[in-house]
Amino acid sequence: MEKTFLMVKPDGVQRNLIGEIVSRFEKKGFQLVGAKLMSIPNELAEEHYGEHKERPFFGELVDFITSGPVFAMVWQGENVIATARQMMGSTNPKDAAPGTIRGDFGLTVGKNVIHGSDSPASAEREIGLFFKETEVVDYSKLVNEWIY
Ligand code: RTP
Ligand code: MG
Repeated sequence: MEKTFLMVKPDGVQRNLIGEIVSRFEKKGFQLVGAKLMSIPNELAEEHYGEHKERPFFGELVDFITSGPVFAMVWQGENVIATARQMMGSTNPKDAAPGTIRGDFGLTVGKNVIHGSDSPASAEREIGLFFKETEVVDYSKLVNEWIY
């Protein structure tokens, strides 16, 4: 089953949006298989956002993501990587459609509430960075094959 890494950023945690965000993915039908509230060490933040190292906003990005606790999650389900990105909305909340997480709750590109992996390769890399193998669980609530 496809898995993705999603994370409520420090602004989302401080604005009490963890429950709202978890609820959206639960209601969509995806399955939560890993989760933790954590502070991100500087080295992990730099590695996680390594692809943006040369960008002018890199320092700000690392400072922000390490500024307070985040809620890190692993979700699974069919097409979860692309669907979660659609549910998050555009990177800049000013361009994000109403009904998306960033469209409904975000105001600025720096504080856009949620992170989500953008490809299968990123998902695998990011899950590995944030979660030990034993922290991602495998469980079934199987009643019908379309509910997991
Ligand atoms: P994310 O990685 O956080 O899920 O967001 P994303 O894929 O939609 O966007 P990405 O291009 O990977 O950028 C990572 C984060 O950097 C911040 N950013 N700031 N000041 C700026 O121009 C700027 N551009 C991007 C955003 O917080 C974005 O989520
Ligand atoms: Mg990204």
